[in-house]
Amino acid sequence: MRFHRRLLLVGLLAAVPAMAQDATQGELSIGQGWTRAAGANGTGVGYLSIRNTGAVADRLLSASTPAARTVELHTMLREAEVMRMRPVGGIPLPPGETVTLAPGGLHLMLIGLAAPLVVGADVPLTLRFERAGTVTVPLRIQAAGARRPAH
Ligand SMILES: [Cu+2]
Repeated sequence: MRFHRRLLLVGLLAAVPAMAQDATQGELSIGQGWTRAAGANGTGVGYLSIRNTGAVADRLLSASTPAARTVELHTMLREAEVMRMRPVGGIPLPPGETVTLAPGGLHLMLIGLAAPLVVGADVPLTLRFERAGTVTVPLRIQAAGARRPAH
């Protein structure tokens, strides 16, 4: 597991840009999907924003993409002054709230990339929710050092 300590600091300082919504599924609006350039056989990241516009809680159960062998849901936890990644079994989506997966916090890990992730292309990511079902959204591939979605 890689440490994301540097990403955490930058993530906390970064201003959150206005969210353009890319997809709607049931009561969920999913937008600002992005990832970073990466090599084949490596590991990529995935970030996006999910707004639950309904009155009932939902939950992101899992994600998948043809671009990677498997996708894990991760969070960051502080352990003895070091931030470490930990897999989580799901991501709660409280009613009326927006949950943002971003550097330094909740994120997706794209494990076993089938091909390099090339800047400017999109990775199709399929999300499976407890209530809303499944939806596929694009993750725009940003430069390797990117800290936030492009405008
Ligand atoms: Cu991770």
